[in-house]
Amino acid sequence: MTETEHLQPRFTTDNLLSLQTHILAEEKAHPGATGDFSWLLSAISLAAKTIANKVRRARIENVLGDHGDRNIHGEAQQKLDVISNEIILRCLGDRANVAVLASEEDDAPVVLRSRGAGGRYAVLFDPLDGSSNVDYSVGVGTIFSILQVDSGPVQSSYLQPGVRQKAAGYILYGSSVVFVLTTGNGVNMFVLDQSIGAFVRVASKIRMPERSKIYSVNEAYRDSFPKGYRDYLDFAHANGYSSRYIGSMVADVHRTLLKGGVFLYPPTGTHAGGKLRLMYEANPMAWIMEQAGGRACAGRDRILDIAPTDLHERTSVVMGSAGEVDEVLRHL
Ligand code: P6P
Repeated sequence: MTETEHLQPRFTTDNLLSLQTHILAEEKAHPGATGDFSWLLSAISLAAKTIANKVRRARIENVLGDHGDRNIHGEAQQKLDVISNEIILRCLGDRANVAVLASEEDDAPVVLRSRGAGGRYAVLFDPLDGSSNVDYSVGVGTIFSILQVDSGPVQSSYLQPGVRQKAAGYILYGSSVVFVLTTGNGVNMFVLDQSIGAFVRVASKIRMPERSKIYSVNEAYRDSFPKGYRDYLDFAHANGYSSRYIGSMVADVHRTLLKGGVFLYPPTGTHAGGKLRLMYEANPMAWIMEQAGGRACAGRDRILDIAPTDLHERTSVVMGSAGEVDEVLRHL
């Protein structure tokens, strides 16, 4: 060691970087950014920490099970669906740049303010996807999509194809609380460090494996899948694929993001157009898949190109490693 080397500051290769500092760094990278967007993402981070606490304590606080009402989809609302929805509305409601909040749990979007009053963004979200799994401590998640609402009547301004998203992400409340985010510059992953109450970055610019012999689908509906999907399953069975299905989209997609493979929800007898919602489930997840080098399709169409006509419309999905999605499409 030279006589001055001991004076050099020792920077680790993996600097400690929180979600907040990441958001501010991204803001600095966008010349002319007003900070509006950072303000919005920090509200989602606050909501995520609050929901994570509620999910972890659900059985202790006896907030499991049915809320007693049904949502617009006719699904029995879980108590935690309603609680999570209210947490997000309370965290985002005071953000001056939010024009529209559109939730899976609400029939119609909440219009908070017009563009004239400063409303610039629409935030669409599924507050607690897979919520019925909480009763068994299986991973559940919040999915969000952010669009800019610059033209048209604000009530329908959020009906834009997924390719127009400004940010998309999810928070997985699993064995750890994971926040995955893209703003169009790759996919970054943060884990909640409970000891300091902050999301710390653990991976940046995540790239999915091109191929991985894992398929994720609810095979109970196999007989009602269109023939091409059944042909694909025969191919997978004959070629040594593993089947992994949690039944919680956020958990299944997160595994696919990190390990590769393909997640499918084909058209079924019950849901001829697919079960998953386009605007606040398929679109945000599709953008994350593509930003990580993967693909996301509805049949043969690219999900992000679908022109939506209704906030709650559904779609089929085939998403994951590019090579694995192509393998499915080869059979359709
Ligand atoms: P099925 C949860 O209810 C959900 O919306 C997604 O999280 C999940 O991928 C899917 O439905 C599971 O549906 O029909 O397999 O139970």
